[in-house]
Amino acid sequence: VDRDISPAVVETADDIAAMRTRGAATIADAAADALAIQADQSEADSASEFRRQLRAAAKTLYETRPTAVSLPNALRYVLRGMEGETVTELRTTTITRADEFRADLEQAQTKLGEIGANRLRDGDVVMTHCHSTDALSCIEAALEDGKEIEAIVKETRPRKQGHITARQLREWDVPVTLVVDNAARRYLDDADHVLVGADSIAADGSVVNKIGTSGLAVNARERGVPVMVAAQTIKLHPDTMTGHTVEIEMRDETEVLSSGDRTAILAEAGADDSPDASDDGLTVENPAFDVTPPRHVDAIVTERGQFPPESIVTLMRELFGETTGEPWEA
Ligand code: RUB
Repeated sequence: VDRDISPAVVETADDIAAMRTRGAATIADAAADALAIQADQSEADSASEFRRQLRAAAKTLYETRPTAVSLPNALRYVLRGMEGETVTELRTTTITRADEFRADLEQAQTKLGEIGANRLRDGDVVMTHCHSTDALSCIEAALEDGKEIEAIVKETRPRKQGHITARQLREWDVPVTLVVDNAARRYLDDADHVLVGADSIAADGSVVNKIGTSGLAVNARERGVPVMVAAQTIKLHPDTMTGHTVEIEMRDETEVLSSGDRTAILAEAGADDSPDASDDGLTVENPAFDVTPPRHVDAIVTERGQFPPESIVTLMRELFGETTGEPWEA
C-alpha cells in the first residue's frame, strides 16, 4: 500500500469492491469524490509528486471492479483536468474538475430521466431488473409529469438489488409487485416495458448489465414487450471502438452458496469435503453481469437523446474521438 494514498481513497475503494457503494453511476460519483479528497489532503511537496499520488489513487480505485466503465471514465475525466505548474494549482484544478464531473453526472441523469419518461404513458407497468439510478430517473420524471406508473420488480439474485428498487419506488408511492427472477417471463404479460440500466455499452450497441438482463430481454422480445435501457453517456465504453471486449466480473461463490450450505450438500452426498480436498467436484460460478445483444434492445436512452442501439457508435465517436492510453498508466 502506498502511504501517500489518502485513507479516504482506500475506504472508497474497499466500499466499491465490497458493494457497499454500488451501481455504475454511484461508483463513478464516489470515485471522483475520492480523487478530490486525495487532491485536498495530499502533502506532496512537488508538482510531479502530486501527479504521482493522484495517479496512484486512481489506480487503486480502478482496480476495484472491472465491468462498469463509468469508473475509468470518471477517473480519466478528473485526471485530464489536473492542470498547473504548482501543487496549489494542481490541487485546485483537480478539485474543480471532480466537482464539475459530479454535477454533470447528476444533471445528465435528470435530463436522461426527462427523455426516458416520454416513452412511458399514464398507467404503464414497468418491469425492472437490479437497481439502476438512471432507470429510476425515468420513472421519477414520469411521476413528476403526473403519470401513474406501476412496477414489477425482479428480486435479482444473488444480491437482491430488487429490494433497493422496491424501497425507492414505494417511497415514491409506486405500486410494486416483487417477483423472483424465475417468475419474470410469466409476469411479462402484465408489463408494458422492460426498463433497465447499464454498466457498459459497447460500440456495437451491446448492453452490459446485471446478470439476467439478457435472458429478460430475450423473453421480452418474444412477448413483444419493448426493452428500454437508461444509460448516461458515461456508460459508453470507449475501448470497444477498437475491438476490446468488456470484462465481466466474477464474484465470490459465497454470494451464491454459503460455506455452511456447501458443507451440507457435500456431507449429504457422502463426498469428501475435508478442507484439503482441493477439488470436491462442486463448482459455483457467479458472474455479476451479462451481455445483451443490440437486437434485443429497443432503445438506449441517454442525456443526449434516445438511440437505437445500432447507432450508439456515432455518439461514441463524437464524445470520445481518438482514444488514448489511461492517464494512471502514464
Ligand atoms: C448494478 C447494475 C445497474 C447498473 C446501472 O450492479 O447492474 O443496473 O450499474 O446502475 P451492481 P445506475 O449492483 O453489481 O453494482 O443506473 O445506478 O448507474
